[in-house]
Amino acid sequence: MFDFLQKQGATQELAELVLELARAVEEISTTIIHTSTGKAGSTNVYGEEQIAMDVKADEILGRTLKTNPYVAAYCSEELDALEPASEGGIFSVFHDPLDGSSLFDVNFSVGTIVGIYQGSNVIGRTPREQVAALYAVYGPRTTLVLSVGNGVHEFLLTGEGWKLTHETMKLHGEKKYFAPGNLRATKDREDYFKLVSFYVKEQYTLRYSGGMVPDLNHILQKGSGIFLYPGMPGAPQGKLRLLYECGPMAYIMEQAGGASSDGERSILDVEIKELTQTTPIFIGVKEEVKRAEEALR
Ligand code: P6P
Repeated sequence: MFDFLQKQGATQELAELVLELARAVEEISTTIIHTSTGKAGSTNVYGEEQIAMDVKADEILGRTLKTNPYVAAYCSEELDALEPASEGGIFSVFHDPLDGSSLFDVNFSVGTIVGIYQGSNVIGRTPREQVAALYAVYGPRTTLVLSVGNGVHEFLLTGEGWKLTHETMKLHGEKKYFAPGNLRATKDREDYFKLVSFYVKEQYTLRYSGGMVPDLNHILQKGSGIFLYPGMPGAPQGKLRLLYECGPMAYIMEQAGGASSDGERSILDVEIKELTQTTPIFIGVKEEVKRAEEALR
């Protein structure tokens, strides 16, 4: 993986950091097998109840980043403030350690999402400034999908380590899939109700698990589809986090020739105003994102 990353143009430091994150993903994937589905008895900064695996995944990634010489600071969906790491570190790292943890007890696929920036402060910047992003899918197989700014590539965790399984993945839009998140919003949003009705009438295939990582991985693997998580009255900025979920996933999807939007602009161009910021998101095949932007403007 290290040589491949350098071939993709990653600096030595970035390649080493991604390798460390891959090792943390491997540890999370092993820990998942041995961890109960029970609650941790705590809540995160969003007031969401944590499960034991949320806390363990956050600890594994925290331990990896805290001691990494290239990491200046990091933060996660489970933390409420930026954690300082190494003096002289050159990257800041933002992650959702266990995305979709509400699905853990029913044994659906869950994931880890990571976005990497140069420098230690991201406030006032945009996700377009990420230098790398990756996500892991903990499913029947553990896979790692990453970009260091030169296309999107997938690795499979095997008994002998990570094996490159897809190089330069691209969206082509040949099949019609839709992943309509926050369907409850159709109650108050006639525009979203009409768009979902369009997908149904046009016989799009529904692929929605409730986990952003497997749902977007489906779009990337099939090369087609649209994932939506719009806002609604009472939550106009939706629920998905810009730094920990939408920014890294938009970086990857746009590197694969797809598009993303908050309804007005690419997710990559949304200004980061605070660490806990959420955003509506439409992401996938360019033409479908444009349709959603027009329908939900
Ligand atoms: P809903 C999981 O909790 C998550 O953060 C994303 O992974 C997923 O896309 C979304 O929330 C699902 O939300 O409202 O359908 O449960």
